[in-house]
Amino acid sequence: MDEPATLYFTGTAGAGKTSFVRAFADWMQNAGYEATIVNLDPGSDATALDPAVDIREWVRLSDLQDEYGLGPNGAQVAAADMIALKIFDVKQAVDELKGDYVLVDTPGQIELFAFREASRAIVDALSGDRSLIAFLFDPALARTPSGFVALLMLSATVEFRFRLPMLNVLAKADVLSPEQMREIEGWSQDPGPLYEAVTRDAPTPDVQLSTEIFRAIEMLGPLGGVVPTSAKDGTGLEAFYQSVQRAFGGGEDLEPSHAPAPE
Ligand SMILES: Nc1nc2c(ncn2[C@@H]2O[C@H](COP(=O)(O)OP(=O)(O)O)[C@@H](O)[C@H]2O)c(=O)[nH]1
Ligand SMILES: [Mg+2]
Repeated sequence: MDEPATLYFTGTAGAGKTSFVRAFADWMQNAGYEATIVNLDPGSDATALDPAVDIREWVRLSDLQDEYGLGPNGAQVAAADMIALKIFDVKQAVDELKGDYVLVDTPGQIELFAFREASRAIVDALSGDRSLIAFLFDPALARTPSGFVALLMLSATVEFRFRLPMLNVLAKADVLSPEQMREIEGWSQDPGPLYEAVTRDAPTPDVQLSTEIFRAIEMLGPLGGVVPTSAKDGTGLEAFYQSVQRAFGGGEDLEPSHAPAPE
C-alpha cells in the first residue's frame, strides 16, 4: 500500500481545528478509510479528540510550566520547540499504525505552528509524498469582509512558510445564516465582490493599502472557494474529502472549482 497521506489542520485559536479533526476522522471511518489522529498540541485538554499518537506523551504544557516556572505563553513557546526534538518518536509511533490518512491537529494558537522555525522540521519529518495543510476559517472572522481578507492573507502566509498545498475550509458553517454563507461563498470565488464589501465596510479605508492587498490576493491566483463544513452537523465533510482527493490527484482535477463548466 502507498504510504499514508498527511493532512495538517491549522487556523486561528478556536477556529475549530480539534473538533474538525475528530469529526472528519469519524466520517472517514464510516466511509471505510483508516485515519490516524495525531495530536501536536501540547496544551490540549480535548479528551474527545482521542488521538492515536499524542505529543503530550513526550511534551506536556502543564509539566513545562511546573518544571521551569514558566507562564502559559513561555511554556507554549518552549513546548513548540521541544516538539521538534521529539518528532522522530512521533513519526515512529505513526509509522507503526498503518492507515490511509494521518490527520494532524496543531497547537491552538496558530503562531506556535506557523511562526516557529521548529515547525518546518516537524512538518518535514512527518510529511510523506502526499501532504497538505487545511486552513480553517473561523466564521466569527470570516463573516466580515476585513476578517475574510485577513484570513486569506494568513492562509497565504502559512502556504508561503511551508510550501505545501493548501485547502481553505470554512469551519462551523452551522452558525451562519444562508445569506451569510452565500456572501462568503461569493467572496471566496471572486475578489471583485470582496473588494466592494471591504470598501463598503470601512468608512475611511486606507485605499492604498486595500488596493495593494487586493493586488496580492489576485496575484495569489484563483481563490478556488472555501469548503463550508461543520463538525457539529457533518456538513461538507465529504466535500472536504473530495477536495483532498483533487489536491492529490493532480492534472485536470486541479482546475479551480469556479472555472467555467465544460459545455
Ligand atoms: N457550532 C459549532 N461549534 C463548533 C464547531 N466546531 C467547533 N466548535 C466549537 O468551537 C470551539 C473551539 O473548537 P476547537 O475545536 O477546540 O477549536 P481549535 O482551538 O481550533 O482546536 C469549541 O467550543 C467547539 O465546541 C462546529 O462545527 N459548529
Ligand atoms: Mg485545538
